[in-house]
Amino acid sequence: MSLTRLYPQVAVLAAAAVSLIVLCVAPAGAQPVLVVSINDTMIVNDSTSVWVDVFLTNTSDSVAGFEMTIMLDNPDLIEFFDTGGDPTIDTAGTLISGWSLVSTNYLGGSSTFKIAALASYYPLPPVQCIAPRTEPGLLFRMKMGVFPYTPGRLPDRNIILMINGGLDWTAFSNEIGTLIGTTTIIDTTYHYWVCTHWQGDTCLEWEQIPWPEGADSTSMEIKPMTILDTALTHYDDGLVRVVPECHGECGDANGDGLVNIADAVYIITYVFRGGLPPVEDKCADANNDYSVNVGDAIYLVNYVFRGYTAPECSPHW
Ligand SMILES: [Ca+2]
Ligand SMILES: [Ca+2]
Repeated sequence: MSLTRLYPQVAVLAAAAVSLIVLCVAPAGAQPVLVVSINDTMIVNDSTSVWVDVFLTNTSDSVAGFEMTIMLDNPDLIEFFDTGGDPTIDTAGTLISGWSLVSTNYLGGSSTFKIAALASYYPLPPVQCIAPRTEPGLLFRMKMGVFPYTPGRLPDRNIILMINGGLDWTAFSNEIGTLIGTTTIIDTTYHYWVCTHWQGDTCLEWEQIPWPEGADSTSMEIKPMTILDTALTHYDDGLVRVVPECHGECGDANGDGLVNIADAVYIITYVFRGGLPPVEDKCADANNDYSVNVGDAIYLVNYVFRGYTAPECSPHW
């Protein structure tokens, strides 16, 4: 490390670092060069598993490898699946079909999932990287397990699948090892020194101090750092919606197999007077809005007395 008493030299170094930062920042309005999106998926609540699609758009660079970490916000409803010997990842027909290395890991119990993939790995034969593409391509499909729910009750249906965007967790690389959609910035640290032994104008012994006041010299440590550039990279979270089904007649709140005014009375008794809950919540959801309330009683009255459309409990978005 060279130390100097000439502060102007420090100023020159600092100016150079600033100009590097300016050059490396993406211009305003830059188009993303990398988009990863998890497909929104709907399943009925009797399902025990669900496949979720993950898509990639890489416009500027070929992708030769990546690692990706996905977390879910409701591990009581769904989990990254690793039982029964079933595949948790399906790469057949995807952008990474035939890649040399594809590995999966579960972190934090079963609520965090990490996949790492490499196109070619010596001495295995070379495999095609993912060429730049402007349209989303299927990157892989992952299988998730769905926990049983309390029979009859409407479950909390939405689970968000989040991509962890930290470079230690999610990163895409081209063939020469450059991370795609990142920016290099310069991290600068100043160090301050006092001379404890002068001989004329020459210092024979230096001691570091933590502040600039009283310093005889300043040195600068410059470290380039790679960070995710959110102007160039979009990670779009996904939603798994577990949709309840009615196993009987839609509108049959009291579970007697018929849909009539008694069901409207049953719902009103439940909502206003603390009566028994519907035998199956979804069957009582006559207006199909995924809750049971006075609106369902009104819907049934209109159906029975006014010829309105029959209740329909089909799952929908
Ligand atoms: Ca009934
Ligand atoms: Ca309803």
